[in-house]
Amino acid sequence: MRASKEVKIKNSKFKTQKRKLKEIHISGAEGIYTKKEINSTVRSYIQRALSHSKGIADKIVVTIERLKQVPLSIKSLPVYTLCSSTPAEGERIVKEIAQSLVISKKSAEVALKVIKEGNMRGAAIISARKAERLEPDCERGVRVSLLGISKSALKRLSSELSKHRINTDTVKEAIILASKVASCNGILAELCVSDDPDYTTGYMASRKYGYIRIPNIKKEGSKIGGRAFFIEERLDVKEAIHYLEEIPVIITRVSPNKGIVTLNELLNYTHI
Ligand code: WAQ
Ligand code: MG
Repeated sequence: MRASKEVKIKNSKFKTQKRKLKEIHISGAEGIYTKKEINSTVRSYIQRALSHSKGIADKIVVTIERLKQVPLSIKSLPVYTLCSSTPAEGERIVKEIAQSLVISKKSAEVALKVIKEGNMRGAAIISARKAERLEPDCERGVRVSLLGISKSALKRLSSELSKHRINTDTVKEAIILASKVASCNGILAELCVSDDPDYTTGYMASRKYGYIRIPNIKKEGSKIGGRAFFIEERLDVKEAIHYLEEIPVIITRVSPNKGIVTLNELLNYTHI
């Protein structure tokens, strides 16, 4: 599902021209479901689009397609939560994690900048050393699709997250997406900041360290958010995009939720 809204923008360069319309991304969601689940899922997606904190959508597009191949099974990333109280502290954490994954400072800065500019429907792909933007459409970004979780894994994930009172749809959907992204060949890490004004926890995820939650990565009330994937320099970007957008992947095994840790513990002991 993807929901958007048109807003008027003034074109300051051409004062004589009429006001232009700009499409704002309100909400998106995807999943892999059985035929029986289609009705209730579409209903809940539409409800989400119509009651979103970014505003009421005036266009909702729902696409339903039969899978063309059996989904690949993967394991979800382990979950950690850091203590961080300001956006500046969050950015320092992002840069430190990036550094320990051999992602250049420049690439981390480009990712933070792209996210601050906001309003992409998908994610930016940034080369890990030279900080080049590699997605074919920089306004839209790459949209990760065809991802889901089996019923038994969902139960297990919910109970893991409940241990630390973070069992919400937002967290579950983000973990599912981050786990697919981390399973993509050549992607070293993902940085995410929600674009919902009332959701201020972001994350940095990687195969090496897992799904690291960073509270207060943005100020409450800000509609700015986005995602960026850091990719190894020499990798075939087309192949990565094909995997992210077109290969169905389902989580069937679940890693634990490890609760609150310090950055030091996390970076020094990969398998705590
Ligand atoms: N593929 C690629 N990029 C996406 C996708 C997707 N399927 N869905 C969203 N994005 C991008 C897009 O640019 C959005 O503006 C941005 O990410 C943020 O999306 O553990 O809610 O759905 O507490 O607002 C993190 C949870 C929640 C942290 C993230 O993202 C936690 C969230 P949102
Ligand atoms: Mg959102």
